[in-house]
Amino acid sequence: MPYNEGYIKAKLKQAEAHKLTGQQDIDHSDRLPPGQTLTTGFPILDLGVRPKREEYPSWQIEVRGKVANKKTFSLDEIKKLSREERMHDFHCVTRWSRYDINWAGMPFTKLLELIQPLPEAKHVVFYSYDNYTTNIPLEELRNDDVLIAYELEGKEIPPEHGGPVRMIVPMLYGWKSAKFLTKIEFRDEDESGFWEVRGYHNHGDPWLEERYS
Ligand SMILES: Nc1nc2c(c(=O)[nH]1)N[C@H]1C(S)=C(S)[C@@H](COP(=O)(O)O)O[C@H]1N2
Ligand SMILES: [Mo]
Repeated sequence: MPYNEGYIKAKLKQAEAHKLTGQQDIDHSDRLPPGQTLTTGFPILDLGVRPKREEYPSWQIEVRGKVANKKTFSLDEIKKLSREERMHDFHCVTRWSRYDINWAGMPFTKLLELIQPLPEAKHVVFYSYDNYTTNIPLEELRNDDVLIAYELEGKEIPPEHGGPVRMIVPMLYGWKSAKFLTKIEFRDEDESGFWEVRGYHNHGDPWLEERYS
């Protein structure tokens, strides 16, 4: 799996700009992937089926498939195990991008430590409350930026943005970041998700404009 050179370059640029000027003196051509338009709003994109806040306290995430330790986590357990903050840009294939969204949650790398994927695990499929699914290569997810998020801007994630818990996979288009996460499956073979079977690209790197297949 090649690195996302454009993403890394943009991150380095951002770091440099912060360090040198103390403000976000950003060259948009390096931060905004090709074909994207910047928005200051935060559009809501899903299938219109969302959990209610009453369902948050009993939420569980099942981890199954090619792992040494199959386990079902309650959301409370996840919160107790880890809380790290991440600031990320978000790029939707429908061409809007939003900078600097502040999430908190458990890094995916921490989950990998706990459940120990087996050597044959090569692909991960994420399942959601609304029967949405999306697939990502495991190698891509061994990245400290990837988060199992349960807070947005310091508060519980509202249902419209994927609460109580969602994936944040910032180096891929937004459709790879499953909202209302209910299950994570580690697989030896790939399996296309909801949008991937409907013509979206299997990988989805915004810097390479991997929009459609
Ligand atoms: N469960 C679920 N997750 C989903 C979707 C969805 O329809 N259902 N839509 C995806 C798409 S296309 C995008 S752009 C982002 C949007 O996240 P937002 O609504 O918080 O902006 O969620 C992704 N995750
Ligand atoms: Mo999207």
